[in-house]
Amino acid sequence: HAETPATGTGVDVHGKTQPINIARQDDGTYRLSDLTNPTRIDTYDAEGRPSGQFSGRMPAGMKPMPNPTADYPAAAGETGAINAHINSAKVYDFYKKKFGREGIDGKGGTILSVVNVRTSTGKPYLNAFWDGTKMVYGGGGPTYYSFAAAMDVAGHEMTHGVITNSANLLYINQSGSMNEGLADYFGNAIEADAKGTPSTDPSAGLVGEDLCRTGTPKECALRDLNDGRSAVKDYIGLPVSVDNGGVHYNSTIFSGALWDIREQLSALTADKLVYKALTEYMTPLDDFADGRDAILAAGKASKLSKADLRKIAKIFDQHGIFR
Ligand code: ASN
Ligand code: ZN
Repeated sequence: HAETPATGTGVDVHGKTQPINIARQDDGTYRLSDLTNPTRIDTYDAEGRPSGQFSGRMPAGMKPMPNPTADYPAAAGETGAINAHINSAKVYDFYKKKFGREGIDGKGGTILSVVNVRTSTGKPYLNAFWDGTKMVYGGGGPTYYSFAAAMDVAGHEMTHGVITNSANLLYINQSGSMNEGLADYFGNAIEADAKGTPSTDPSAGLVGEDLCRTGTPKECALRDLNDGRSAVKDYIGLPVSVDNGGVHYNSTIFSGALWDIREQLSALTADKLVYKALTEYMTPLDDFADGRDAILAAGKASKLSKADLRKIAKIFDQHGIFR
């Protein structure tokens, strides 16, 4: 069995026809596999089945969205598959071009996404998650597009994979809030770069603001990195049974500080700094103060100026993250 790289077209969730990288099979049919990079990108359609069926292994026999021709019809795109496939390649490019990282695991392991899942009771699943080895995206519904449609959400989920394969921050309490904050930081950085939005633009800190079919970006957003929360006064120690101890709720304390660094230094400097801290200095049980140390250590090692290092320390102070 052989397959060859090919190009085709797909219709995204907004009805726009986009060029896509696909794989031509021996029998002349196509699959949603991007073979243009050393890292392969495969995108699957769950066809509305419950998300639980896709955590862990892929069900046997499933193929990356087969199509008889190289031109995927609008019905295929409505699943979110075309958006997921394109967004996966954009996220791959960001990590490759900025940091030289070869895919999510850094070793060229296939980037897998499953789109168009529903809840266990067949209802619209309005979320997305990294299951330890792949991205799983809800198909959306009357109010939301497929969760694969937002580049920041795709970047967020794939960054969970980068974190799993680097600092592996434990997904609970403060280390979990840092895990969430880093996923938001890079998700939004990837989208801001792709759209050419300055970090200081009020929309740049919103997560998932493009997902609503009708609501405004602000109504739609799952989080705002600029929500103004700081560690000392705003940290809520939720029970572990609730959101793993508030990993989403408390994430903006850390991501807010990181985003301020991006606003006050430059996007490239901040992205390189945060990536270096994540991949070389952070460890699984880190808390916010350890995160601050990791960022400053990475800054020193990359020879940031004293003035920049002072700026960064002050930002963490302002978010109540002290050493
Ligand atoms: N979108 C959320 C996240 O990736 C879903 C979850 O909590 N698993 O953090
Ligand atoms: Zn997350």
